[in-house]
Amino acid sequence: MTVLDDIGQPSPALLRELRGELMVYKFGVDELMTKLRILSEEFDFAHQHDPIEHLTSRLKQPRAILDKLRRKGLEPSIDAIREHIEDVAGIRVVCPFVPDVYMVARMLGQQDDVEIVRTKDYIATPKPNGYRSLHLIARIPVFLSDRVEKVKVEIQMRTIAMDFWAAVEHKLFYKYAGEAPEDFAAELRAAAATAADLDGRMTALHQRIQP
Ligand code: 0O2
Repeated sequence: MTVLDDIGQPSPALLRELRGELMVYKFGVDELMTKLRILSEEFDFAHQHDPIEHLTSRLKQPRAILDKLRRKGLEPSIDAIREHIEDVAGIRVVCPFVPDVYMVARMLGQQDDVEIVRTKDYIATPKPNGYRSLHLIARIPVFLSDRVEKVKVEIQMRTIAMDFWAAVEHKLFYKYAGEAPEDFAAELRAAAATAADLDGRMTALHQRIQP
């Protein structure tokens, strides 16, 4: 089913149809957010340490989804969205320490109804600009009134230090539209290394006070 009208613009009716589709992604996010909140609360109860500092989620706007399809040279259809756009629904999990990131990812992946379809480990292998995070694409079934639909949700997992760097880098780089001068980019890479060092030191301190 195409989501554009015959002059290539999304009509109000088609945008409404896309919003209906997005509702299912929202339910997938709701389910995963509940799972993550349960892990956070129960682990804290059992081990006196909450491995999740905070959680946020977002749904991509219909126009941003259509723009992304166009940039990728894909046909504007619901099927293309389902198959090729993996960040329609996104969750960000911010953890205190690096080991928490991997532990939460493992606990989530072990759940019967959660399928981890892809992992990109930018902590083990940071991006050339210094970006660090663990990205998971999770697929989860959503039980609707007349059917079950599986939706993919992008989960970005990172420490507080990684999150600080990524948020500020996004703001700074936005001004240069990806074309920052080399000394600027080098300074950002150095700041990423400082954040990684801070993560190591904080983790070591945390391990010292572990029973
Ligand atoms: P937004 O507005 O945050 O959603 P893909 O999205 O799959 O086509 P790619 O490069 O394979 O492209 O995805 P990847 O590497 O998993 O990164 C996707 C998201 O990670 C980005 O989404 C950002 O949110 C975040 N990200 C990746 N690299 C960087 C980076 O260098 N700096 C910052 N601050 N964030 C990054 P979007 O769609 O770019 O934007």
